[in-house]
Amino acid sequence: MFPGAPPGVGRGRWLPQEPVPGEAVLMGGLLVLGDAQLATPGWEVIGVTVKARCPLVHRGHLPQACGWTVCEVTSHCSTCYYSDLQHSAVIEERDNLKALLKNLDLQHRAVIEERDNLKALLKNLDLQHHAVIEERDNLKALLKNLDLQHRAVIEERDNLKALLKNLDLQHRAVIEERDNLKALLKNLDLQHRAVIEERDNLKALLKNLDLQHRAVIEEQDNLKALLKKMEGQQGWIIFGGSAYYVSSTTKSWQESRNDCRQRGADLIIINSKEEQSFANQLKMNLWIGLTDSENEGTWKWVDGSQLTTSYWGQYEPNGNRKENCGEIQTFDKESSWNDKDCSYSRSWICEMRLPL
Ligand SMILES: [Ca+2]
Ligand SMILES: [Ca+2]
Ligand SMILES: [Ca+2]
Repeated sequence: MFPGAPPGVGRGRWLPQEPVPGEAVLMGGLLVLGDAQLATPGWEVIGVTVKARCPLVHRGHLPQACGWTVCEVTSHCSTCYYSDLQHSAVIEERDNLKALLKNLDLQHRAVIEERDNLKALLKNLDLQHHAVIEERDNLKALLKNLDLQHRAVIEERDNLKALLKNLDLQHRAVIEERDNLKALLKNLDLQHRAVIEERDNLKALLKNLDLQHRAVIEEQDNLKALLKKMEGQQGWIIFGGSAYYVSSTTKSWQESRNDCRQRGADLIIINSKEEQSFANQLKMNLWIGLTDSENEGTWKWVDGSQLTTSYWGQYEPNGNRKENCGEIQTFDKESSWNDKDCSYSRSWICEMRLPL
């Protein structure tokens, strides 16, 4: 390496011995400073000293623009070591080249192998590429088909939506009609129940009326039979709501009453002014159904009822404990009653209430 030279000055080798100062130890013809490339073929630089006396000759071998220094080596500098150095340099270079060749061969094989691998890979990729293209085309066709189906499904969906909407409207209308009918039915049911109830009430009423009707008919028949029976007997008189029997003989008050009872009647009970007049117009002394034998001064009718309206004659009743039975006496006057000794024999009048 020369001081002041650009970096990378090429090949060279120091001599095995200390070079003689002031002598150039360059072998060969031209030394190119600043580059490994030799300017002149057939010359080789193997070493140089910094104090070489090689004169700078000229700058004409290389373009001056490069700015390189070129030295020409004279013959007296070099003869001793040239060949040996040259041989060893050749051997070393050969070995380097062999190693380089071996390395290059390995690289070459590796490159070939890599190339073959890449070829196989490329072939495989090509197959895959074709398969992908085919698949893509199939997918495109499939997509087109799906798109058609999709459009058809959308159209069908829209039709179904419209149908559904229509059905919903109809459904609502039917529900409304049903509800109206339900309300109508409920109302009819209520009316029906009311009618049934009314009918049942009328039935009960009718049944009751029928029973009453039958009872009336039965009573009427009994009455008819009774009247017929009475018509067959002598002495019975019909007046107001009663039948009366006037005796043709005389008996005591108690015997008279017994006779009335045997006839299904009792001594007369005078309930009204009309009945009193009826009794008077018979113009007879007659036992009537009045007595105070149970409690002196307290007159009662034979049915146990208290005397309220009375028709006692003047000064009557006056017999106290001696006269305890009532009779018609002063029949020319409205007030015709008298209290009499019960053991006297008198005619009597019986009364039977008619069931009217
Ligand atoms: Ca009476
Ligand atoms: Ca008395
Ligand atoms: Ca008297």
